[in-house]
Amino acid sequence: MSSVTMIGLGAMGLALARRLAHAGFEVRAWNRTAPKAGLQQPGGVRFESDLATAVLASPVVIICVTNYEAARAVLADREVALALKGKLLVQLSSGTPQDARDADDWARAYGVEYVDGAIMATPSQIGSAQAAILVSGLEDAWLKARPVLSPLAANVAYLGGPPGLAAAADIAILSYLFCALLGFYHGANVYRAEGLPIAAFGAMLEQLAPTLTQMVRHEADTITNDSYHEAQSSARIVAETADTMARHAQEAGIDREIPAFLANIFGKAVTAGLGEQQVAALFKILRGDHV
Ligand code: FVH
Repeated sequence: MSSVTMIGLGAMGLALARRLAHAGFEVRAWNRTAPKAGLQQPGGVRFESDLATAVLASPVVIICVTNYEAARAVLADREVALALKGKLLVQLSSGTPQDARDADDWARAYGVEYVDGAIMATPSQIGSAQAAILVSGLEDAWLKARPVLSPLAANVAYLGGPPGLAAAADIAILSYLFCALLGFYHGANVYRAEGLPIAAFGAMLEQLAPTLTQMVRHEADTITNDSYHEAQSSARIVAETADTMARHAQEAGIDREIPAFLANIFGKAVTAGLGEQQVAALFKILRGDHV
């Protein structure tokens, strides 16, 4: 499998295409619109203006566009669908597990092998030791996809047969990341308000990463083992700390939205009578048990 076709040359699609070309693949690429200014020299990637021609050129076709709606718009062309017959389609656009299941159904109907993937990396991380790609779908298809995905990320993890697994993990991980980023932006304002360098905050978080992720792991174990009553960090003490953070924001003249949100949501555990349980009791609140 030395030839790959890339559909979608946005920031991520272009990074994927360039990396595959660098790894020795013959890369054909198609994008809905002409390559953006400054991207006319895509580093060994050959543009095709006709999508069906691009698809016919390779046994493996990767699609990475804005979302599944965009992917469906691309694949709705019957000539393209027929060109994909007998080939492997690797979906790397972001979507929901249901999007992935629908795409898998579509692929079966057209005789296309299919794997669904989720990229855990920014475009500049593609091909690096920090990049990860999660994959789900039939094992035979995964085994064909693996040699193409391996140059793109040091960690390419196969999650199993149900096509929605990668999308489910993607949404769960992004929910963690996006909340962490909001916390970071608030924390960066705390640093700024006290005249501290924000770069030092980033460096400290990097240094503390093993400690912080061990805490997250402990939360997962608490939920899995239903051991909420063994509270090391109770929901009450976390809610009180969030109140302190909200008071600090007011004192420092920082927007209060993030700490006020935290105080409100952790406070719900206290109101529900779970204050003396491990803070992981918030999982039960978010599950909707106590509404
Ligand atoms: N960039 C990132 O950091 C994240 C990292 C994690 C994974 N995501 C997902 O990757 C998908 C593509 O993201 P992207 O960063 O490449 O996005 P854009 O630079 O905005 O490019 C979008 C491409 O999609 C094409 N497109 C959009 N709508 C359609 C359509 N209806 N028909 C055909 N193509 C369409 C667009 O084409 P054009 O506007 O240039 O003509 C771009 O090629 C995404 O799912 C992320 O969540 C990236």
